[in-house]
Amino acid sequence: MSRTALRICPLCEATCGLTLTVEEGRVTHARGDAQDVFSAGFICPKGASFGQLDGDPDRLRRPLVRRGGRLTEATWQEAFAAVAEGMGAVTGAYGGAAVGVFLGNPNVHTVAGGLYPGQLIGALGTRSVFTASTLDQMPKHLACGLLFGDHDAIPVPDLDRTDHLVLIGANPLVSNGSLATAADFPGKLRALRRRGGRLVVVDPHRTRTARAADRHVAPRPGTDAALLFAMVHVLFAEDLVAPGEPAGRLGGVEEVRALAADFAPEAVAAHCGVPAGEIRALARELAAAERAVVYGRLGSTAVEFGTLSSWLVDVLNALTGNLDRPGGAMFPLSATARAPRPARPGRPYVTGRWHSRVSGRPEVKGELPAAALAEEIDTPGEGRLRALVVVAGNPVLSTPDGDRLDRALAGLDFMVSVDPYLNETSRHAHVVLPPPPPAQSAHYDFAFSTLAVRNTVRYSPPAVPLAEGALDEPEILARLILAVLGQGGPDAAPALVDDQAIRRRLDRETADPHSPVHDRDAAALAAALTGRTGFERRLDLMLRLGPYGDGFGADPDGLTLDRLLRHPHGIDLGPLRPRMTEVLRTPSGTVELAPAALAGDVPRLLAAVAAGAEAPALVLIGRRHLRSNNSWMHNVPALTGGSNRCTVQIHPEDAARLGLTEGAIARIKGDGGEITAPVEITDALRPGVACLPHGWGHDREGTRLTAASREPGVNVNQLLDGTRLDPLSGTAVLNGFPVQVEPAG
Ligand SMILES: Nc1nc2c(c(=O)[nH]1)N[C@H]1C(S)=C(S)[C@@H](COP(=O)(O)OP(=O)(O)OC[C@H]3O[C@@H](n4cnc5c(=O)[nH]c(N)nc54)[C@H](O)[C@@H]3O)O[C@H]1N2
Ligand SMILES: Nc1nc2c(c(=O)[nH]1)N[C@H]1C(S)=C(S)[C@@H](COP(=O)(O)OP(=O)(O)OC[C@H]3O[C@@H](n4cnc5c(=O)[nH]c(N)nc54)[C@H](O)[C@@H]3O)O[C@H]1N2
Ligand code: SF4
Ligand SMILES: [Mo]
Repeated sequence: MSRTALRICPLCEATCGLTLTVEEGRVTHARGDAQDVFSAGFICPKGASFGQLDGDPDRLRRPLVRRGGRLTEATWQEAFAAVAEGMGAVTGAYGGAAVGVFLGNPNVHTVAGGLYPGQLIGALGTRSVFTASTLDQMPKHLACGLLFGDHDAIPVPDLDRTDHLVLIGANPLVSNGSLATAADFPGKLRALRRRGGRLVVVDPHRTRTARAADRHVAPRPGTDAALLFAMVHVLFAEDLVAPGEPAGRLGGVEEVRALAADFAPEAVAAHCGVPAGEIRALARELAAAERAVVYGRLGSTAVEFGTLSSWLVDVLNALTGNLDRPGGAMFPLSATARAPRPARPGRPYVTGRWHSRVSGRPEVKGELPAAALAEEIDTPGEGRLRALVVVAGNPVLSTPDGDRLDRALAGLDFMVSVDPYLNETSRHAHVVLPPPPPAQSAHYDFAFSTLAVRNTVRYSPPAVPLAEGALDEPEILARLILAVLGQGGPDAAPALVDDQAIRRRLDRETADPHSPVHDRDAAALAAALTGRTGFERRLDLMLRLGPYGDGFGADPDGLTLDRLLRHPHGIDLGPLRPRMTEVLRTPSGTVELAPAALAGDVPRLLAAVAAGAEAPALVLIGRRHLRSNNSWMHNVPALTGGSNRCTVQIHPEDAARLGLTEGAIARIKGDGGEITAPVEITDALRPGVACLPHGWGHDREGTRLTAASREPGVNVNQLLDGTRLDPLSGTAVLNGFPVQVEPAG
């Protein structure tokens, strides 16, 4: 007997709707859901192999507890008792501050990751919070925090309506988009060109996306900030600044003009490796387009000047009148956002409210740099981390100097991993708590609905009932919170955690004169929530109090969980609309185009521009593969092999200079160590650039990754020692760091 079930894909930011075929509780096939209001049937090879990933025999089905040094299967009760004991010992002796938390990428792809980590951190009372953001998009958060007063107000390219799209360090034809949730990015780029629009790609690699572009500019890695500044310079110099309507709400235009004065295209051309004329053309085309947008991704963030580049992307959007305007860079409005309130001036956006213990790195958005995790554990002294909770992360492979972190984790007093795999990181845990596979989990995109290029709302209940003996991830995290609080006994009621969150929100809302539930009875409202589980009740609450919600009766046609459940393919909420006035939270009430914190980093950039001629001979950049996802999909046979391999790519000129031949093994050396990989010679790279993918290196003892360990690859992050960071955001420089490459042996 087979049936079908709908499930939003959690495997990348595109959030496609899938139609799963289910036979005897197993997913045997996946195809795109043609009726999905957002993705309309689009699917990629990862989504198509959902069944194989979901049914991977290496997935853990029972918790593991370390006994006599070995991880052995245990009951949930035993596992949570072990957590309570292990955490209790550490917090009893050193306090909750001695416990670190690492939150990995899939937290933005799960219901649990959207709802519980804040409460977990609160329960621990720790400031040692590390996430994948400081390996990724933290520069964008920081730039938006400073520009708009809200680090989560990230404008996205209005792909469906733009005439001119400039991609800086992004490869959406492979990644399927990031900080721009758009199912069918390939179709959207084709549509752009079909309606006469232009695609410009700035990337040192002639990627699949670059090959589809009308103009491809290949700068030296790490030099985009100077390139973007030079474009700003041209806009001012050639009188092309035309912010249009929002002019009154743009502060700091003259300061930006002054800052850009030193960045004439001729002054940066050598540093960027791009002719001045080409930079001028980029600026002129951007200014000339009716509706244009600049968008930057990993090649613009995980780099030496990540925050400056992220800022300048939106400076260009603002100066050309494309910020908060159809076809430009716009702010999505998610169904679980707080309903818009009247504008009020905010407080200055600050970072550095505390600092990391060892290197003194400033907190940003409540987080410390992931690159500093190892030293916070292995450096003796007061305040040292003694325990760690890892939720959906594999920092041994994803952060700089994995070998050091590997050793540091082995020395922890206690570690918990919430992870379906026994991998390079979770193998160090004292307790591993495995969530069920995605088909058995409900799905709602809390994160990506705030980044989507069209507003929609969708919810997938579990496609397959929870397997015997499994707990869903919301319950795992709720019980983990209770265990940390010492309330994790056999009678622990995880609903307490949800009830507390619901109550806190309702208390705030009923006291807020602008809330639709002002002055109403919080207990009665809580009792009115629907949902079969704690997290569904929380979702119902957020939807009802959100911008499209029913406000508990204030708008009888408004959104509720019940209504959403009656629309299994989702509800379309329409194209993005201008909403700057609701978004702005800066003290001045304007877009603060020239924040002092960013202006303060410009001298560092000028020094790099001046040193242009002394640039290192070879720098390394990353790459992604269509059938990959960071470190954790190499265990799915359908997704590996072929071109999805861990090779070092290099330009023919460099290969000849260094004596490297196709297929031979090269030794690659960096600050943090050395690795070896087969050589792939390609003129798709700019000379002076080598390229390796991340997430490989599956050859460590004690993992359970049968397929991945057969072709393990090497860990590119071993080339880094954790000291190269974008100083403002604490983000690791994963692109554009110096390496040496030579024949091995
Ligand atoms: N050199 C280099 N390094 C990089 C990058 C790069 O481009 N170059 N990219 C960086 C980026 S952008 C990111 S986001 C990070 C990612 O870094 P991480 O988040 O540390 O790594 P992932 O490989 O995404 O690990 C995800 C973990 O979550 C587990 N997991 C999968 N599904 C679930 C689930 O439903 N629940 C739970 N609890 N766990 C789950 C997986 O088994 C895996 O252990 O890597 C960064 N590292
Ligand atoms: N198939 C697949 N999809 C994924 C992932 C995956 O691992 N595989 N990971 C997901 C995650 S966690 C993320 S964050 C997103 C990332 O999404 P994207 O950022 O779109 O993906 P990347 O492939 O990292 O693209 C970064 C591009 O920047 C270029 N680049 C490197 N250095 C520089 C530079 O200094 N300047 C410029 N201008 N360009 C530079 C690289 O050559 C590369 O083409 O992808 C997500 N989607
Ligand atoms: S593009 Fe992303 S969301 Fe869509 S099917 Fe592929 S992995 Fe899933
Ligand atoms: Mo990422």
